[in-house]
Parts: sequence; C-alpha cells; structure tokens
Amino acid sequence: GNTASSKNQQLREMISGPDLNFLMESHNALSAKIAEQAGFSGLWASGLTISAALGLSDRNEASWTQVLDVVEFMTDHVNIPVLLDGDTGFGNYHNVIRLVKKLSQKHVSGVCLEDKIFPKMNSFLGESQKLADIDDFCSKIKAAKDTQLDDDFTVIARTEALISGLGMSEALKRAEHYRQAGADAILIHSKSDNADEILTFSAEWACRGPLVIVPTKYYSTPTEIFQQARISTIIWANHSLRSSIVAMRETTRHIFENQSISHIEQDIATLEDVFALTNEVNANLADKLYKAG
Ligand code: SPV
Ligand code: MG
Repeated sequence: GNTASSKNQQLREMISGPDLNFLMESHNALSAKIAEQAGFSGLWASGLTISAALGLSDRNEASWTQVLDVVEFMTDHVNIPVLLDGDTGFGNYHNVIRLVKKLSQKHVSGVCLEDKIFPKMNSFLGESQKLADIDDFCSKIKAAKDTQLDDDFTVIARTEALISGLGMSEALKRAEHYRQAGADAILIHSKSDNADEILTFSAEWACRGPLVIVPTKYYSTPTEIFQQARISTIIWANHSLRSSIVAMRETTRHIFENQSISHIEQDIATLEDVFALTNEVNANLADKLYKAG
C-alpha cells in the first residue's frame, strides 16, 4: 500500500491542485474502507460522526486520544489519506502541538482546525458561537505547521465567521490572517441553505489559496457551480453515518416486528462481504504460514 508520506503528498496535491476534489466522511475503519472502495481518494474523519458513532454529542465529550484511537483504525485499514476534523485543536497551541505530533506519527495526513472555543459544539447548533481571538487562532496554525513531521502534512484553517453572524468582511479578514499564519487551505463554512455567501467569499478571496467547503446545508447547489467558483475541495461531511442510521433502523425494526430474519437476508450485506471488508483472506494466509501443529 501507500506509505505515510505518499498519502500525505496525495492529500496535499488534492488540496493544492487545480481540480475539484472530494473527501468522504468516515467515522470508523469499516466506513473508511467502504468509501475507499466507492472510489474516493481521500477521507474526512468527521468530529460529528465519530462522536455520534460513540453515542456522544459533537462537543468534545470524546477526549482527543479517544478520537485518535478511532482514526488510527481508519488509517490502518485504507490506502487513501485521512484528513482529521481536529475541532479547535482540543485547547490552545500546547494541545495543538501534541495533537499534530501524534497525528503525524499515526499516519493521519492532515488536520482541520476551526476558530471556535474549546469545548466547541457543532456549527449547526445554537446561535452565534463565540469565536477565538484571531491571534490566538493564528498561534495554533503556526504551532501545527511547525510541529508536523512531514512536509506534506496538511493544515487547514476553518473559519466560522459566517456561521457566527460576523459577516463577510470578518470572514475574509480571518481567512487572510490564517493564510499568512501558514494554513495550507481555508475552510469557509456556511449554514445557509444556498451557496450565495460561499460564492461571494470565493470571488472576494480571488484564489489567494485553496478553499474547502462543506455543503451540508446548501446541498442542492450543483457541483459544477463550485467547480466554476474554483473551490478546491468539497467535504461530504456526514452522509455515510446518516445513511447507516436509516439502514440499521429499517433492519432492526423489521426483525423486531417479524420476530424473524427470513425476509431481510437478501437485503443486507452477506457474511462473505463482511469477511472481505475485514481482510479475512490475510488471516487465512497467516494461519497457513504460522499455525503450529
Ligand atoms: C464535522 O463533520 O464534524 C464537521 C462539519 O465539522 S459540520 O458538522 O458542518 O460542523
Ligand atoms: Mg466537526
């Protein structure tokens, strides 16, 4: 498979290159593998969906080492790069230094840091979350860039200025500070149901550096519009988890109501499928090679 540094390079080229790219949400090794098999060339390890899969809210209830444990199962299981949603960096620049060092060691290819206050909550909850002081946030970006163990590790700075109601000029001002602090790309987030503010931002930004977007709420905008706006990367942020909720709910409801599994067998993944997704073939090979007696 890919070495860690070639995965890092792959993510960096996706983010920095001229073409539009896509990162698919994953929240565990299995969803990571499924996204890789679908054809995605990079993954978004979402804070929201990793938390949700643990039964936790998106408020830093999971410790950063617990998040790291989940992400390590993901990077172990796929050959494509993983960008971690690092939230606020779990504290100040001290915490960012520890985080980025460990991510680099664990073959995570990049981190996205957002300009909220630890403990954060999800961008689509509440009104006008307080944002970090610009200088404090730039310290985190600088610390992350100075700490990364590989030149191609990617640090993305995410501003929540539009979501927090601070307006377009504040969003642009913050993005420029973050760029100058060394961010490899800016993630401009929006909770609008249309792409107007994203497109305005992109036009004003004028290709000063790569832009990353998360069109969860403005999902109906055609992807070509983002391509024309010279967006670098689109993150499909939570759709693997959300689809699995529907599937699991449907199957468990059906089994509960029918007290039988006879009618669902053909609608769910086969055991062979499960064995293939978990590399049973490798375990078999190990038995052949090493089993005593
Ligand atoms: C996530 O997937 O955790 C994100 C995107 O950060 S959002 O939920 O829109 O904040
Ligand atoms: Mg998040």
